[in-house]
Amino acid sequence: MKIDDITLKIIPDSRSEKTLEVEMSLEGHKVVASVPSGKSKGSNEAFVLEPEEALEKFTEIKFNLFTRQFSTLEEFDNYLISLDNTPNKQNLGGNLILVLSLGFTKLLAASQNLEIYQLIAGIIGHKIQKLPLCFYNLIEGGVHAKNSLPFQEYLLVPQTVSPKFSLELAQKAIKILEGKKYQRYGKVTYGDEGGFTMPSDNPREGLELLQEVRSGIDTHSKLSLDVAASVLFKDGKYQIGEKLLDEKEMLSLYHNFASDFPLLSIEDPFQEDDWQGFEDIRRQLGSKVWVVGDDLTTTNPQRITQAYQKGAVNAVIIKPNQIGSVTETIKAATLAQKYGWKVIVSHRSGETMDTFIADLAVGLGADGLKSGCPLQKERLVKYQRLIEIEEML
Ligand code: 2PG
Ligand code: MG
Repeated sequence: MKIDDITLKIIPDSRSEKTLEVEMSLEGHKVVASVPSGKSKGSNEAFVLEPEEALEKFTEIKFNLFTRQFSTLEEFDNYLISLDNTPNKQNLGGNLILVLSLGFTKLLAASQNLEIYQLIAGIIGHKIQKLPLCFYNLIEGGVHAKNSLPFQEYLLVPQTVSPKFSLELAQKAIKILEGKKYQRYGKVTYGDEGGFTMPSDNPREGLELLQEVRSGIDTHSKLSLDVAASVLFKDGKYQIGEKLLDEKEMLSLYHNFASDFPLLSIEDPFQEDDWQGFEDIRRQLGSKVWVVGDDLTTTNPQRITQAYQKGAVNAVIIKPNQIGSVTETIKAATLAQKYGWKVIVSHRSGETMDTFIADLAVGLGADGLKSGCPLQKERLVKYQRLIEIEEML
């Protein structure tokens, strides 16, 4: 397959920050793809180039991309990886490589008359049997919000594999939450992913409020947390409001939360190098809670293997831009599945209208899709794409 045309440009993301969008065409097929960006990032993530610099790099490699034949996605991605020739994509940038990789994936699907999720399922030889659970981030804190809770995300997870029904429940929950927030604080404020914020430094309060909301919609729904603990870690302790907690105290907090609330998962409960903390929580709570690695594992097969050897998690977040190409993302996810872990495909806090991750979640047979709060359109479109897929299947 030889690409006819590629145009790269800079567009604003959901935080009005600059990011990359590509348009690629081949024999009458035209596709568009764009990349998101994170704020609470793991230190092992792929390097991100300034978008202006990425445009310059692209002009240098553009000719090579037109003149070569690529028969598979892996060939295309490996070619870009070889041009970059650094361990963390420092040269071409993970954002530039990924946007091209996403474009090529979509072009490949279009040229074969396949949906993107079908193409991905085909690559790994997976037969689609289920749709992922939706993880809705309804209450925000951490670095994604001003004057809010220390933990980054309080998620509602309806226990239905119908994305349509799931979104209806989430929308009901949002209405109730909005009312409660207004009653309590006289105004409603939002975080980066469209979820509500809450002026409290007590992490328990977010769970209590979400629990109240849950009882108003359906009592089967579960709750999840993304602590994003790396950003709370200062001088060997975790800063929770005014308090500084050590690993043991954090662990006892999680024990309490897991016994008092219908908790499905806890993401990044400890900072990214606290292997002991992860191992302890996985051993003690892993039989009832998904212990999820995100900043810990960064969609990186090496980190995933390390986490497996240490028994650190039983679930993982998969984000294409942490590793920087679709092929490597698929490899990281299938490795986690081989280890028997739950897989949650996730957006980033700075998002675009690209819905690729919904197809990725379905194609991989992932257990979850985490795409923020559906009040923000960049988040909603991903859940809507799942509904579209549900209708196709
Ligand atoms: C996370 C993500 C997305 P960010 O920590 O899981 O919610 O945040 O993109 O800022 O890393
Ligand atoms: Mg996270």
